Amino acid sequence: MESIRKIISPDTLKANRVPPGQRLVEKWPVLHYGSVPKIDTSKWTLKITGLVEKERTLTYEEFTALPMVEVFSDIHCVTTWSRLNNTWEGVSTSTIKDLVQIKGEARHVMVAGMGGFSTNIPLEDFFREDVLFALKHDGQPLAPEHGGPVRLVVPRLYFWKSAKWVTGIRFMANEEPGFWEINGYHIHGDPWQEERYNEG
Ligand SMILES: Nc1nc2c(c(=O)[nH]1)N[C@H]1C(S)=C(S)[C@@H](COP(=O)(O)O)O[C@H]1N2
Ligand SMILES: [Mo]
Repeated sequence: MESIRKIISPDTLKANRVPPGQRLVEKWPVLHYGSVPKIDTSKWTLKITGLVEKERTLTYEEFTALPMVEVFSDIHCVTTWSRLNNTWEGVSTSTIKDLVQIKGEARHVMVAGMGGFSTNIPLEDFFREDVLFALKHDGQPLAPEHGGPVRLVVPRLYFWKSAKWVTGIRFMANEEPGFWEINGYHIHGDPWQEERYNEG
């Protein structure tokens, strides 16, 4: 059996792992807009659209047949809690890259989550080695309230960029704001730069 590729998020190797203005929590808080959707994996799909040569829709069966990676990372929520030492298992965004031909003009993605959620991420951040579509957390299937069956995890940005109940990825040329970005959150969201909210 081939062993799973293990990736250590570089932020976990910093001497000080806690970004400015953050405090540590042990338990994992649940935070989202709206209610937890009931997702039937036999009907779940991931749609890859926008600036690609050919749009693709993956079924849950196709998605879970892709190679899996393990990522060790910290979580930093803009509401000031951080949770260290999380182990995720799922599909790397670099694997998604190989499923479609991304057009040259694409610079950003909009990731969609069920319930009308969306969040924008520059391609540079989206394709970092520690970014994945997670199916498991600390060895257990991802709980529905934490975004199961499939959520995005972007360890080096604030946690609102880690869309729960992911259903789509749209490649875009320009930076467009997602759900929280329209509602006052920073367009980028780097916790080390304290990119929390929009000015003004
Ligand atoms: N689909 C969806 N994903 C979402 C959200 C949401 O409202 N809907 N909230 C975001 C925010 S603001 C945070 S802090 C994290 C919280 O994830 P958790 O509940 O697993 O801690 O999910 C992010 N992903
Ligand atoms: Mo949040």
